[in-house]
Amino acid sequence: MTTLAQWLVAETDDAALRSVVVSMAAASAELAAVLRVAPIAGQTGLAGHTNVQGEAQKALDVISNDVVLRHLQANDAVSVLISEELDDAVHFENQGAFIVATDPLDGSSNLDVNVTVGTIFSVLPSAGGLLQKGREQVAAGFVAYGPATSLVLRIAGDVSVFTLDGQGEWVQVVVAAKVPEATGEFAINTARERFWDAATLGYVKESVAGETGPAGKRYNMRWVGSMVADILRILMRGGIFLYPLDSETVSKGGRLRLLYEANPMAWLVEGAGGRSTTGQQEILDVEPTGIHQRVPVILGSAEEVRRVEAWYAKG
Ligand code: FDP
Repeated sequence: MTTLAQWLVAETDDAALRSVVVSMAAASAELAAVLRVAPIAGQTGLAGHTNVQGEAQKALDVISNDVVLRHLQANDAVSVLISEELDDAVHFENQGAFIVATDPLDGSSNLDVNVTVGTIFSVLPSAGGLLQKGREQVAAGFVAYGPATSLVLRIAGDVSVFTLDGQGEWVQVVVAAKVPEATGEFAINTARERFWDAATLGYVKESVAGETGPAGKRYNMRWVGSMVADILRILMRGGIFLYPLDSETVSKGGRLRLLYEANPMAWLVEGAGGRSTTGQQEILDVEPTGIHQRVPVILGSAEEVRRVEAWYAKG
């Protein structure tokens, strides 16, 4: 049995970096306990105000942000926190070597129906400033609060998965996650079809045609609507996830956020042998222009992502 602490020591010599991951894991373990009884505490409703993205904010969004903030503020290795829930970056007093960008509670529209939600985070070197490409990440991970609480992590090497046990210990359950090259599952919000571009329409039409179409094989669709759950499934058994640019999201640049959703997920999926793109370029090469910037996101099994890229290349 390998614990998170043992894995971290084997993964990096940098004690400060290890401590940042430990802080995020501790914050997530605390959140897992809060989420487990949240319906009893009446915490799954609206908090009555909107967050920086103009979305209705749930009480648990606020709580999650506060928990992550408290854990990171107590860690001298962290200089700055970028959070989906905060308009501005929070600069801590110390000169820590790392910036953390986080979505403290992703998939929160699923909270009141007890469907998996999660915490996503990206760790960047402080020296690079707030706006760094995803390629500069030194660690990334997410926690999925589902039937089990799963922590997915990548530092230098393979993508590892841990489960939180009853004693509060993170136990390794997957040593090196591998996204299979080929897949028969796609994940996209098909209710948005009327807004899609030609590439997305072409790709999905081809997939739905199954063995009778040019793809020559049958597909199934899976869409939890909670990015952490959809990406965890892809890391475990393959698939493709698409939140492409469409006519409704074009003015905003996309739906999902670059720094704390697209970048960490792309880095994890690529670390597990998958592929990612905006349709125009690799997600990890996107030059950020703002901390809450949005981007189109297409990632998962390499063969399938290449099929989408081929559609975009047609222009
Ligand atoms: P949510 O708004 O519930 O936090 O991060 C945004 C996100 O969820 C993702 O987790 C999810 O993949 C996506 O939005 C769902 O979008 P739709 O509302 O279009 O289904």
